[in-house]
Amino acid sequence: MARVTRPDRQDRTDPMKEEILAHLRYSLGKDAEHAALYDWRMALSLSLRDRMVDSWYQSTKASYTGHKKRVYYLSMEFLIGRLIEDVAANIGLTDEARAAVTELGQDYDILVHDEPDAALGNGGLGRLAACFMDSLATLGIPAMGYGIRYEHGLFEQDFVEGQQIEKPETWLAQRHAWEFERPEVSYKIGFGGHVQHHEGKAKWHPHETVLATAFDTPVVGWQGRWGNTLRLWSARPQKEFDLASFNRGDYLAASRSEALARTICRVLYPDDTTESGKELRLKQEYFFTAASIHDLLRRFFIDHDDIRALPDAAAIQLNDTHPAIAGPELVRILVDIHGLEMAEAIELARRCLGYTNHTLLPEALERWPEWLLGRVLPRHLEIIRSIEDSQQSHHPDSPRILDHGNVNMGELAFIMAHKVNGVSALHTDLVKSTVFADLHRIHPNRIVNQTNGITPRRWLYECNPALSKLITREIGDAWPADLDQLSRLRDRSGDHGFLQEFMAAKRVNKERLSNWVQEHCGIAIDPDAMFDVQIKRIHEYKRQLMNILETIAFWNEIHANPNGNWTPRVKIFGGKAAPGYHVAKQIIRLINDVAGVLNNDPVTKDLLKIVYPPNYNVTMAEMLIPAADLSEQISTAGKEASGTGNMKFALNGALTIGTLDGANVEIRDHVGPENFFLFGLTAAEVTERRSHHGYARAAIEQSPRMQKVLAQIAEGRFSPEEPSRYHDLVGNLWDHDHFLVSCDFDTYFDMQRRADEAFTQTSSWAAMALNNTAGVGWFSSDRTIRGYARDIWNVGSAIDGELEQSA
Ligand code: KOT
Repeated sequence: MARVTRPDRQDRTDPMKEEILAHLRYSLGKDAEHAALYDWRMALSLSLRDRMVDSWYQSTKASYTGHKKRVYYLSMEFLIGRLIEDVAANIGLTDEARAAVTELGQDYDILVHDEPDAALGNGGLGRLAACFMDSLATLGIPAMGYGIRYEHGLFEQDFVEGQQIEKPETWLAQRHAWEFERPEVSYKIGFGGHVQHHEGKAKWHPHETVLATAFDTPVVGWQGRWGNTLRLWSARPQKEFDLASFNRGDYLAASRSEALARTICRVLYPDDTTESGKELRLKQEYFFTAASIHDLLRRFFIDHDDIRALPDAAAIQLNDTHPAIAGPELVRILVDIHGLEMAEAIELARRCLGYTNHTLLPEALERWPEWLLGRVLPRHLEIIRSIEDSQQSHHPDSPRILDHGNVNMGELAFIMAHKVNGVSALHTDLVKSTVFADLHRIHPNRIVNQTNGITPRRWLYECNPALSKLITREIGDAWPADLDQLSRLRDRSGDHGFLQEFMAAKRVNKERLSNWVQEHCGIAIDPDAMFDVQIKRIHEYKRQLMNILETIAFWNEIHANPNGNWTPRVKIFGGKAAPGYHVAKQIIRLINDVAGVLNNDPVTKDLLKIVYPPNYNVTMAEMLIPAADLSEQISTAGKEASGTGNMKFALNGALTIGTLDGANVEIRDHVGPENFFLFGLTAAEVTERRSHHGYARAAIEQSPRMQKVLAQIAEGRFSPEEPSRYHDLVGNLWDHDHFLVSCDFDTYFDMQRRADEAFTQTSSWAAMALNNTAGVGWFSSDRTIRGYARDIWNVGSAIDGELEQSA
């Protein structure tokens, strides 16, 4: 079908200024004289939203009339962050918006920074979903993202005496500028109750119901050519108050739906890569999944009448197992409502469903007690038994979904999906050889790889204007939609003048960050020092502990030779710990305690600083990443499924110090091994080493450097008021060290010194940094989405030619 043309609205001559003033007056009820910051920010946002609407509307219409197959991306998390700059950039209005706001006497940057950071996600999985929405729209693939409109996103982190405390996040305290409420799009979602079987037919009678109501946010891609919808569900009581129950004197029943509706979307579970196992979480999962399935079926029946055509119209992607109940729910509707035979229903559902696995960590694999799932979703448990029977009848040696009183959601998702994908080449290999080895043997063509990607619009164009302008000057302005073009910059890695400009852009970002750190953390840092950044959730497998131990070792080294030729460093940390994850919280406290000592040490303070600003989020990432020289990607090999921060840093010209884990492996291949600081055991070596009894003690005994650091911590060098504070942390390293910090410590330390040395060679460092930017075009999420479209969804673009680039 023809390309969507620029809608009339965008050709209007109305200057943006007038639109902002009109919104101030008619949407916010203020005039310029009395408007507060909030009013200005809302008026700007609403004006930008207006400019998206026509393109969005035309896209929706075009995908209906074109009978295009649609993608439905089901995700418990969408970590979208702020939108003003993102929307303005995508529709090409950044300069116009800034000029209009400035003319109105307001500070554009202050308005931009007033927007809450929508943190409807924990980390990688949620941010990936947000990048995918951007790429789906950019590529013109008709798609809908489905999730939950949490009232409170991820908690806000603060440090009190170095310890993490959690405060509720309140992004919805003010109106959300970008969404449209759709009260008419509501579905009844049931829970509990019983199943009635009559003449071979089943009917579920839920005990309680809530209404799922849609809130739509338009997602318009690069240059506004196509718009999709992010539809987030909110819960409402089915009836404000059940009058019949009330009149019967059953006060509790009368308000049950109200109570459930109020709790179900109240808060995002703050556990990243751990499974919470809470009943409310199961209800959240079913709530948004069922609403989404109802919604996509309603859309399907607008222009189809045979349900058997569903796989030609809908590709449903499960972002990990959280929406895995989609399989049984779809089967339930096909069998109980549309009267299909169970076997046919299972097969039909499978042809629609794809499942992405994001982790191999055993503690993250979802398992629901059978009794709990049966109590909340009795009909679904029956259907899961039928799915199990059908699988066992075809493959008697198949792993079980129902096992030791649990429902394994991974096995369920695998069995109900026609394709299962890992998120990096290494991860996919491990999915095949470990968690799903038996299922892979039975279904050898089901597992495929789709290495993650990131949107270059947010993660270069918007967050790094200095570098973006330089790149555009060199290679033109097509790169944000065709990131492979960055490879043309490789030619410039011998051009001294260009390398200087490249590093000048880095310098601008480092100065900006230095000022921010001074203002917000009260720490003076030197933009000439190497900025070494580790930002991600705090987890033992990500090994922030190894980073801080290495920092102490470096500090010791400087002390031993204070006049040595040391390369100054700023160690920057950012990240939250799950509130119940004690060890991660201890690691946070240790980093802060060590910072307190090192930052005030007169001998080293000009050579080594630690900065750990609280409340790391998408907005903070947008400032830290462009300013980084060194990117810490140091997880225990085999544990990080992919990582996506690693891609963002390399794209912005940081070098990686990292292990052969997740997508690091592929990043190193793309940027060239000479432009990457590799260290550490491989995934196979990790497995092998773990089989040796006492491997940690043996490794520490061979490393005087590490022994010294552990002794200092254990003696209370960093916690003199409570010397025993870190005894458990240190004891665990000697005796267990499940994530092999001890085994990789020395090679990590040595590689850091190699990085120090390389950083002093400014022009070769610049060439290496440039080769990182030039080498990672492949990690655009546009490439990833093309891969899903081709290998999993079998969908095309509604914009001519858009999917034809090499995937
Ligand atoms: C959380 C709970 C259960 C199952 C998986 C998760 C999960 C995995 N949350 N985030 N991840 C990360 O997903 C990213 C996107 O694929 C990866 O890059 C990263 O390695 C995962 O840890």
